[in-house]
Amino acid sequence: MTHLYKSVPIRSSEITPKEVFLSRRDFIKAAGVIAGSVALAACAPEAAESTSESTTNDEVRPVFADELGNPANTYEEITTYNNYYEFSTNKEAVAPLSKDFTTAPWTVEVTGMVNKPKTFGVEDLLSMFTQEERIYRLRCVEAWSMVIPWNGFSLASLLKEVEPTSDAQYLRFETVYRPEEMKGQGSPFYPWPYQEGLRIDEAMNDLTLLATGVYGETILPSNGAPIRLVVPWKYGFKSIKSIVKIELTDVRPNTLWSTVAPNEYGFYANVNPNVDHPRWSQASERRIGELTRRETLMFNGYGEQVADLYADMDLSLHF
Ligand SMILES: Nc1nc2c(c(=O)[nH]1)N[C@H]1C(S)=C(S)[C@@H](COP(=O)(O)O)O[C@H]1N2
Ligand SMILES: [Mo]
Repeated sequence: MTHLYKSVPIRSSEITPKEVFLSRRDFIKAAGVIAGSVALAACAPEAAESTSESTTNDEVRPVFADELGNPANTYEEITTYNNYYEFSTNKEAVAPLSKDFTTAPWTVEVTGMVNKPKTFGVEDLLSMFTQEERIYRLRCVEAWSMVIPWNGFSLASLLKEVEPTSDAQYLRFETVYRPEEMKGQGSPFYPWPYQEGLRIDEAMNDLTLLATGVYGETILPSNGAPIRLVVPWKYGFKSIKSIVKIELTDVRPNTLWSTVAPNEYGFYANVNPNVDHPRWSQASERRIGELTRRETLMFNGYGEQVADLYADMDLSLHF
């Protein structure tokens, strides 16, 4: 499965700055402009090479892509179009409202049914566990999606460190509660702090990530700094941001969304194009940055890695 964790191999001459993670075609166009403007200069071999390639190969080959070949969304899209109700219910308002959020010092308490409970500083988590890049699709239940190059480490590696007891069946995650800084937490409509949960085998799955970065940069508050969960085969609301506590337990945890609207948001929330949300069809989705809708994939395209987890469940009954 290593192919999931690596960006598409590229030559160094094709690397573009973070602000312009362009598709290959766009890159070639951009390079063409440069080559054109310095046509008589002898010092533009890379641009010249790319330009000549464009005449023989117009295929879109993105610099960052998922394992299905979908180009990653831009850094701008990923960091400024966000669901984060602690700050705002308006996706474009989250980035400006969260930009000065205090993310250091920060600790994550891992507690409950474990042999070695421990409170980790985020800097410990970064140094203790192998950091990886994983380019994942994120599918929101509102039927939009993105492709995001995360940096982080597997939740399984953290669990190995704290040693869950044989009684532990679930994980309960909690977001920080800090209403002075998170004005949305003043809203009486939601049972703050945000909580989420996973079954322990879901948490141990190799895909399940604790993310601390995006595109190689330290994660921004709008994406859940300093540390957030990423569970790519489930609807985005499972991927809880700004985690301060992880509790191992033998009871299925309540989650913020299943408390607010139990008929709309289930515990499992596996991406499933065949089971509609009461207010939205889940059959297709709008990839941010694209003009035409695309079909939603079962388990968001990660069935090979996770379908076994649900072998004895009737998925049509579960939202
Ligand atoms: N604490 C917290 N975590 C959260 C949310 C939130 O409002 N608060 N929104 C969720 C939803 S609905 C989605 S789609 C993803 C969005 O993640 P992104 O903004 O990094 O793309 O975060 C999830 N995690
Ligand atoms: Mo979402």
